[in-house]
Amino acid sequence: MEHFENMKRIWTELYPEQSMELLELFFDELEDARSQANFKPHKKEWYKDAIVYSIYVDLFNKDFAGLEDKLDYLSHLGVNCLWLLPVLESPMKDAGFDISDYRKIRTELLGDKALGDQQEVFLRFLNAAHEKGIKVIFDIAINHTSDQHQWFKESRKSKDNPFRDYYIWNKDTDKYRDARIIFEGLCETNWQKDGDEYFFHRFFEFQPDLNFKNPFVLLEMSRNMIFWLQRGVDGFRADAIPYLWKEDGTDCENHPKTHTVVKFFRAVLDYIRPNTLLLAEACQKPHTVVKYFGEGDECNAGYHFPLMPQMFKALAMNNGEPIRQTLSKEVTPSIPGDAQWFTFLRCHDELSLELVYVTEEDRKYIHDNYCKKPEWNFRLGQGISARLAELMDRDPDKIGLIYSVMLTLPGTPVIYYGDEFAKLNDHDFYEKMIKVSGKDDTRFLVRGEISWDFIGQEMKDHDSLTYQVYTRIRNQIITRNKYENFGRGDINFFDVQGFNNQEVPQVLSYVRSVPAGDILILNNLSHVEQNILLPVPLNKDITHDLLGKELMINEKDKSLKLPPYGYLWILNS
Ligand code: OTU
Repeated sequence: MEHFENMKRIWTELYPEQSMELLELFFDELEDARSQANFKPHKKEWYKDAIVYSIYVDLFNKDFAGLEDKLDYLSHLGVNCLWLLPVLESPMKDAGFDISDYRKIRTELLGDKALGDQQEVFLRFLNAAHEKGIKVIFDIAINHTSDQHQWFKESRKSKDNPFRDYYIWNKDTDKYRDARIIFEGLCETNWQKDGDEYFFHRFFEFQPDLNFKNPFVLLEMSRNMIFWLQRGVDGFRADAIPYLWKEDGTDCENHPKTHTVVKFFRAVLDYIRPNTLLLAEACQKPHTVVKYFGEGDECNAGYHFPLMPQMFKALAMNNGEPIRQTLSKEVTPSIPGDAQWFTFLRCHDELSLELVYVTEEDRKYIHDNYCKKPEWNFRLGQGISARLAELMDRDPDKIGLIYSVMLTLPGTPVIYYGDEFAKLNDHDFYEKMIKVSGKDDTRFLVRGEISWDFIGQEMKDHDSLTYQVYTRIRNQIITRNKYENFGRGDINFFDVQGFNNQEVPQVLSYVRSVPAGDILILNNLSHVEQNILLPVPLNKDITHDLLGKELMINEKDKSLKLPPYGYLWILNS
């Protein structure tokens, strides 16, 4: 069979010394899994039309039953895909990115023990979400496990333990010297002494890296994915994907064999359920990230990392150029037909300014403009731990504007829970969690619980920040969902001019087009009202934009007025 032949080729590339026997036995498992799977096929490229909402189940509404109660809220907001931040068994020292059992949902997320088989609670939730047309993907850390994982507990026992080789051990710290330290300021080395040897870790020392040079690791991780696939999970966010394969003398990032490993995972998913989403979390430049799409045979989607800081930079400069530059073909190459960028403003991590994809100059500029309190600093100036509302000075117009930018640019948007109603930094949560992790990890500031009672109260007060932000963002999402221009259309930028032909770089304008028609977008990135000439002629007498806002056109000179931080989405077909 062609599929299996392909997997054999991948296998030989990774493990030339290894016999095929192991893989052939695995093929039997794959066949079994496929014959047992009786789910409806996924709509091709469904993730291109998604509005993704990212949550911690416990912090959002206590547990899966609580989340089920909020599905109507999420549908009402226009969300059709949930990305669950780590839900698997974990000591929670890195908010669940330290997994100790890949086959179990954390008990505290499953609610009342009296309800019988607890894992059933998750399946019930999954069903309920699917019935409402909401897909569910979750995080799976494939690069490392928790030091509390059974494999690691075995591995550290002795040099001849069968699990020793699931991880990377060395007699000294001389190997992989060119691998940079990712959590600078939180973790000083990539090697941790344990017994008389050292083990390798790219992140915290309680997160030992897996050894993908061992074929058992690849197969076991594949089995973990199959396990959840069979239970109906619609996709996986592949955490820390660039670091899977380590080779001495390299920086241990984006190694060609890392891509080969990813091809194997994709082949597994495709065999069992095509169009399962494999989302690359590769904190890298777009030129490097596109390689994770392969030729349509690696990940279906990947985050556009540099676009995020450049949206903040553009707003700070009152000038759209950084965004245009970032989305130009030179910086963002085209991607295979079935692939999609995922875009975001904020997420569970800091506003990351990794020098991998941000210049030193930009990093400093963005840090200087947005790190308004020293305690928001993360990784020695390489990031800012702050919620969107804090970064936007709690100004609903500014929040509305930056959301308008993200939701109208190419890609599938990811909303970080609470940002739709201007959730603020949570200092108490941070204080509590740094005790658990033993690290001064300021990312805990942007996490924290939602108090639905408080939100309910706030929503009654139409002057509140909560209400002001929620109504703006919901209106934008609902509108976006009606037009495939946003998730699938082309983009063309236009220079904007005012009277006397002077440039108005403060207004970022583009047209998103599909054969059915064009949508003209105007975003005023400044706190000053702008009078502009329309960059493209409107086809007919349009009085309102798609968001229901009146077009303020001066009949005399045909100029259009954009209020401070104003934005318009004009259907022009
Ligand atoms: C990812 O981090 C997760 O998003 C973090 O929450 C985890 O701590 C980390 O993996 C370890 O599992 O993998 O490519 O905060 O933006 O380090 C780098 C920094 C990662 C993250 C980045 C990212």
